[in-house]
Amino acid sequence: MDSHQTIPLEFLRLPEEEMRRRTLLHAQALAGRRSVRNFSADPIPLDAVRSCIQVAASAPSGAHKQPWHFVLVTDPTLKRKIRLAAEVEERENYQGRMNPQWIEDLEPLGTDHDKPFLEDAPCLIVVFREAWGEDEEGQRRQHYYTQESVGIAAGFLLGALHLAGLATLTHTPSPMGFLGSLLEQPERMKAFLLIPVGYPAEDCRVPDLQRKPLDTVMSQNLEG
Ligand code: IYR
Repeated sequence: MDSHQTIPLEFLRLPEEEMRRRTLLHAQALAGRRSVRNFSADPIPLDAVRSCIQVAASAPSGAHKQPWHFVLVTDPTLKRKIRLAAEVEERENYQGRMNPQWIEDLEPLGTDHDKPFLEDAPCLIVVFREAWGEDEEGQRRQHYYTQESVGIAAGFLLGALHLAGLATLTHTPSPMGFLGSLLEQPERMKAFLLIPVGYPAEDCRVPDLQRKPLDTVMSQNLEG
């Protein structure tokens, strides 16, 4: 069956030197990204954040269903509600829902149930995964590989925000059902990730973490 419509691919082959130059710059820029938990209350240009969401929404997805929705939250009252609800869940997490090994693994990060960044950051992006679609008649439409698709979109988003000069945190105050309720989302929208966005606080510090060397995270040509 060949009923699908096609258009010519726009693609520019780069000279290899240019490819290397761009790749090194990109690697360097993204290696500088750190999860930030101390935010300045300074405002940020929301038009830039919207452009970053546009980048996220250009991600590939299962059967091109684009199973994502992004809610931009800047209202202080709403941020406070989100903080309070997140802290209720996180208190439970730290007081027993996470097992002792998990708590121990988090020690280098210095996290606890207190989440002031949910109010301090000028902007929160709540990423929703649309578990199924809905047509004009309100009928359910299947979606595919939604976890993978939204994960890729979230990666695009974090990269774009970092390259825009903004700090982010990937936060998952689970279970995250309260986000769908507070943000009045339909049942098919499942909260996937909560991303505070802003500038780091003046005195912001981050854990002293090392990344795995390339040779330990990749291998090549096991048989030649
Ligand atoms: N959601 C909790 C716990 C937490 C879990 C993981 I895995 C982290 O990488 C960091 C934190 C919290 O945000 O504190």
